[in-house]
Amino acid sequence: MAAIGFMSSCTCARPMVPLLRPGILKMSSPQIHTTARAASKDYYEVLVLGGGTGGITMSARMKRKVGAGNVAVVEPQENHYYQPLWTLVGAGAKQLASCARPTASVIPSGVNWIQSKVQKLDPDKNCVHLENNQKISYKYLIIALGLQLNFNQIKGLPEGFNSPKIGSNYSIHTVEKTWKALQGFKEGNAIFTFPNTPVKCAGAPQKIMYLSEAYLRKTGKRPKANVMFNTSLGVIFTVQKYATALQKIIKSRDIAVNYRCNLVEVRADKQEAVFENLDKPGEMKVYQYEMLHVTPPMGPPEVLLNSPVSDAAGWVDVNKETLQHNKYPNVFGIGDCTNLPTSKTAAAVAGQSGVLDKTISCIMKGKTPTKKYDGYTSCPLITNYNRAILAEFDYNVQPLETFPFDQSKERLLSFRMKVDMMPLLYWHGLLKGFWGGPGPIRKILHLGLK
Ligand code: FAD
Ligand code: UQ1
Repeated sequence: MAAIGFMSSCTCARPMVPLLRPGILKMSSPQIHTTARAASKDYYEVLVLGGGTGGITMSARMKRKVGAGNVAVVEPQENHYYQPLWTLVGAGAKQLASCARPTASVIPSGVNWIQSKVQKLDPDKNCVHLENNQKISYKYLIIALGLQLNFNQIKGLPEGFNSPKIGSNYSIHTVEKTWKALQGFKEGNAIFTFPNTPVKCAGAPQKIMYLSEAYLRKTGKRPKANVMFNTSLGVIFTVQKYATALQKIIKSRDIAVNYRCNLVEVRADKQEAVFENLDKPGEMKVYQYEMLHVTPPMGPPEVLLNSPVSDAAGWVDVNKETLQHNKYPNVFGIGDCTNLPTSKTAAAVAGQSGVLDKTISCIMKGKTPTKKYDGYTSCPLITNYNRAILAEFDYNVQPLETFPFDQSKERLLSFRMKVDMMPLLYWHGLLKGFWGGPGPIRKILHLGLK
């Protein structure tokens, strides 16, 4: 998409001003990018907040519904990332650049990109406030703001990331540090953490552990390494079938798991990590580390805390079957920012997008939504540089597998799907609004089997 910049403000349509915008400079004013020349607008039939996985996907679907020029996405970032590949970046098997595309290139044609940050939602007045006092009104609002990483809730972070021994696959700023720390490993504890909050892709904190363990074996360092998973949870995975498979792997690869322990402090200068025993609050244990992979505490984006659209915890309060807001009928939520009680993944966004599309069609026609989201989510649990377990499950934390083979077994095919097929499905299917999850494939492949 050719990005043409326009200055925009809430009360007046200013003359069009071409913008020179080096990617790293902070914007002095919101900008609207469109495929065709269009006047800046302060009203859209469908306004989408956030241009990540859910936002781009829904904008593509909504543009097909209401036509070019009637949908806008508010997104501040210059680049859109395919986050699921960051696990492989941290393990040295992919380049970070291969996961990124300019946001301008993923905004569907006919959809306006408002390059700005949402500051406040005012659903009682059907409008949102952006930076620089800009106000945009809407008929329908889709909230897809993702979640926020809260490294600063751990004492000693984020400044501890200046040490070469710490990394985190969860942020573009720290994912390459994981690979550096792994390469620099000599001997001692390799510790992988899981926080005491909801997270996105709950499998990712242990995927990097399996890859690191494999790397240490490959490079002959494994005999001098203690590989350790220090998790706030009381189980290795919430779905029993996959937990059983993972426990076998953990045992056979001599990995130590410490349950109910939560990282509270990093002393980077001493290579010490402090964990609280969640069953005995206040009881701390200090571990020396040679490598530390931090999965940070996560929570709703700041703008959603104490917002009228959010529940008490700050997540967007939506109906778990229709994704329509529980209080505002013209507001909808998708993805990590919602209080949908399922695991937060891009695969879940795929399943949600097909349902939300139908929900909004019904609402636009004054009908009651009929299609129901079953909580579908998926987590390809990479266990080695050529193996993965393809976990897929629903609201009942029961397996909901696409393929007619046992997906809890480590397989090369599952790994290749994760690494080669999913990115294509993401860029060319999901983000273009054509992929609503594997439900239809599952039905065909399971015909006559159950
Ligand atoms: P995001 O894609 O994060 O998008 C949110 C957008 O909102 C961002 O672009 C952000 O800039 C924007 N935003 C935030 N605040 C504001 C504001 N105030 N105003 C305007 N815009 C704002 N999923 C899988 O399915 N499979 C996997 O294997 C997998 N592995 C993962 C591994 C890692 C290491 C990570 C980090 C994630 C992984 N995921 C995986 C999870 C997946 O990437 C997310 O669940 C998915 O991207 C969620 O989409 P979203 O639209 O809800 O949020
Ligand atoms: C999926 O649909 C998806 O979204 C594109 C992912 O995101 C990265 C996934 O990781 C997975 C596993 C799915 C589910 C798709 C199939 C074919 C099982």
